[in-house]
Amino acid sequence: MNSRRQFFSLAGGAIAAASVSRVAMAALPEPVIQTSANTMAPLVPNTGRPYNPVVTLNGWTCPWRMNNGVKEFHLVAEPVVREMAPGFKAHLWGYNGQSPGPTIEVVEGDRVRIFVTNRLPEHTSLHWHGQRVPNGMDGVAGLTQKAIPPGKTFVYEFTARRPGTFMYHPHADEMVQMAMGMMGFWVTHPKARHPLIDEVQRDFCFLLNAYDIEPGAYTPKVMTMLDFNLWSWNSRVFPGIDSLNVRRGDKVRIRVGNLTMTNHPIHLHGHEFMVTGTDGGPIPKSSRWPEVTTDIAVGQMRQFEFIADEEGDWSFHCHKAHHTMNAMGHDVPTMIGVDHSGMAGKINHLIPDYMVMGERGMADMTEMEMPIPDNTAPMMTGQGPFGSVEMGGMFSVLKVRRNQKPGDYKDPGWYQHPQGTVASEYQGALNEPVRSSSSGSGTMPRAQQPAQQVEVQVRKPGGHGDH
Ligand SMILES: [Cu+2]
Repeated sequence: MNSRRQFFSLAGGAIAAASVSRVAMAALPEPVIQTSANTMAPLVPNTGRPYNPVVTLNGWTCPWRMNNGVKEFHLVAEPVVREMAPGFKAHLWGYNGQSPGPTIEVVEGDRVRIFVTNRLPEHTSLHWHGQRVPNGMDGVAGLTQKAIPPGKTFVYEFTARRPGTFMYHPHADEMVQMAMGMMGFWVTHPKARHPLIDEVQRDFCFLLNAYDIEPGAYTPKVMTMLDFNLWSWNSRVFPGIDSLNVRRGDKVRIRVGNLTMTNHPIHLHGHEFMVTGTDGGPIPKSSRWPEVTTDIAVGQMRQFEFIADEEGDWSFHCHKAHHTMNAMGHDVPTMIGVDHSGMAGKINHLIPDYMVMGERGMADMTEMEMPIPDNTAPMMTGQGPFGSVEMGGMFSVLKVRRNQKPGDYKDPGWYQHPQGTVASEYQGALNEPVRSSSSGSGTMPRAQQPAQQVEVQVRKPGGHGDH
């Protein structure tokens, strides 16, 4: 108390303010709890330095209060019910009512104070992944602080020193707490025009996370190491992931952080993007690279940017095909080419609901009226204007429209394709296909390797292996 009084008297003329704010300082900022899994409108700052806020896919941004020039946030670590897709709820752990927790947005140079209240059944901590902080604010339980016991509130305070894309997550019983969904996004905006950080019209962010929840169950299996069955963006699976809605010509930035146990090649259709930032900050312009798929390793963050100049509904997804599947897709045997004729009828006498899956591929799964457990997401199900999209998991759609209003994030519905620009059935006559053959009678005779050459290549390694 003495030192504080001394500080305020040194600051000159602030003594009156101190007596007022002491009450305020004693009280924590009221935590804001979010009950919806919808994408919330960007939180435009009304205090502090201005910036163009981000939009968190199926998420929201944490409100703050200014307290004597310090931005104060209050995160509550607690069990939450997260709707992962319509009709599918998971019992996770998160912050302020949701998993992931709210996105925290600040400006380079901001003094930030974060109160963390633990309402979990076990201790926790919070680590500010990627940021420059005093060592004792790094949030590693046991190493840099005592773990936050259940029922207690700890306070973290530091200056957001470098602009960029960051994450927060516990560094206490990490495997369990992250498997349960405890994580959040953090964006530090530059304080002035930054030579390497472009201004954009749309700035989206999301975290890659994964769960192992048995169909019909609610709680993730926390010991799963690799064999997850729900691959999610911000704890949502397609068709539960909102589309990214932009105006044609907008410059779009997408920020992604990976807190799963494997890498994810994130792929965008219809546009090339530039990878403009990594965990370490913005990439110098001379060493940026263009891609349409960027691989994001475990624990990494990537920022990429493009001009959305092609109208339409463009797929945006992880390119590991198993990651665009939901829970049912992982333990089904491959049946392609297996002849079931007559079998289903016989088995039906024994098991009335029996149906054969997958002998012509798996696409039929999307149309089957198959009874599924009460609480899960069908394997691949999202409906588009032309039928099933046959996707789940880490999949969404970039919707580019000329008449989307600036700053309007509302879903414009499906794209109306101009006449004659949709792939359609060919109506003309078909010729018999010309098949090439080894005899060389086709139009593309197969090149024949002399048998001797092949033998030399096969034997060579063996001959050298003797010594
Ligand atoms: Cu993936």
